Amino acid sequence: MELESAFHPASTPDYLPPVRMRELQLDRLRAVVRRAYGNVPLFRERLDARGLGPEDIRSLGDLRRLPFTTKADLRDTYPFGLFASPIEEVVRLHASSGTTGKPIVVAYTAQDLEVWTSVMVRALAACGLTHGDIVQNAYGYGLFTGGLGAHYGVESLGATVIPVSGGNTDRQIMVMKDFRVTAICCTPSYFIHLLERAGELGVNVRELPLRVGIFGAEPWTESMRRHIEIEGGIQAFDIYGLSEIIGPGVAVECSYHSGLHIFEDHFYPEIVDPETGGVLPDGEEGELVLTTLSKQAMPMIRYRTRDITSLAPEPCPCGRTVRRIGRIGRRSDDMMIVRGINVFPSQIEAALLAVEGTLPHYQIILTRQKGLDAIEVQVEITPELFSDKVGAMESLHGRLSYALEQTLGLRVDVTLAAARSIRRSEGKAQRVIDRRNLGEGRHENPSTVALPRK
Ligand code: DLL
Repeated sequence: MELESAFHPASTPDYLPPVRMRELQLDRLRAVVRRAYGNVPLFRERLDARGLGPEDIRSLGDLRRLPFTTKADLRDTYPFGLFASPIEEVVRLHASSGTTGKPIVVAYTAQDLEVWTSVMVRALAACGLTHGDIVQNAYGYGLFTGGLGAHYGVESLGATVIPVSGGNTDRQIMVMKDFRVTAICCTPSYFIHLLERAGELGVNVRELPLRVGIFGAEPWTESMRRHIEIEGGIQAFDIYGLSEIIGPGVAVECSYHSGLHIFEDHFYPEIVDPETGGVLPDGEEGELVLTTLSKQAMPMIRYRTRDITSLAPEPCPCGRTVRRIGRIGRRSDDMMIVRGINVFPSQIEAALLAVEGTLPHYQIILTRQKGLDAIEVQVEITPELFSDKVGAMESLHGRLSYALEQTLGLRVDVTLAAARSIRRSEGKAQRVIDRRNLGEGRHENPSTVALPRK
């Protein structure tokens, strides 16, 4: 397999004619299926059980005959059971902490790391970065893939990386200012926190050289983007990825901000119906299923990401020919069922931020009261509104309750919170606290004001 060496955007597979891309994908798919069949017992057993072998992959369409791989498979074979390379050839391990129990472990050969770096270079270039940029990398370094993934991409692009990692917010602001940072990589929620703290320290980020933010690892809405772009005076790009597939760098926005280009020469996307597993046509929304086309240490065949999106096959005005996926606002497993109604955190975020006076910090608390589910949404409001002007607060409370009820079809207990009273995260924000099985009552935040329901 040939890898891109020196970086020339136009010579990357981002611009391959689709026919050539499909040929490349088929060649790589056949090789990766052979590799998984030869080296991963679980995969071989599943294929044998269906009477299938690697030779049955004759077209890209044959992919759908293969079984899915799920997070449960990774857990069941913890830690190294899905590796297709002997440990002697594995040069790096990362791990992703799940919500329950053991983490999942992912492995890379030296070539896998080169591929990862190459897709990160293409991603950073799509966000307009060049060797002249000074990049503050505030994704966490460690077992999380964000830090090291972005790090090697920035270096390989020839830009300057500042490996500051997550946390220590005051130092981040000093670095941003003193090192004349032009681009930042972190979660969108952490960047909003940085902006706030900068304001408190009397630093106006809009006046700094910072011009680009590359945000991912968690869902964020268009309203959040607007807030970030206005408050930070930057252009905000969405980057997507997951540990099981490689880490950050699976897909990224270009300057048109209309979906994320997926690096299809390494990650083959399908959209399936989350219930039936049937493949859906382009344009339809469903669960993203990814097959790694070049991974050696841990190939993933038809991995169920749980992320909900759609595939846009039409060409992008930027000239890249690789297809785009829509922004990922929700996962099939982040759906809450409240009194029988399906609720996604992204719906709540969109409804809250559409109301003037709210800040992009909120938390959703689920409880069970007298056997019935109750949903409370705490949202921070601007300091000007959070005052003793009861009338203004009541009116905002009314507007928020109405907006949420209209969106969700459910009555929501809205609590207005003072700015900065909801706990901040240095990485992925935790939006939902589900206390329904704990038998607890209402969540108390001392800086909140609960107004009576209208
Ligand atoms: O979050 C990798 C990453 C690091 C991506 C830095 C982007 C930037 P995991 O910890 O394994 O890996 O979490 C993967 O996070 O399945 C999505 O549900 C969510 N996610 C990642 N990027 C986005 C995004 C990293 N841009 C899981 N928008 C994925 C929405 C995202 N959700």
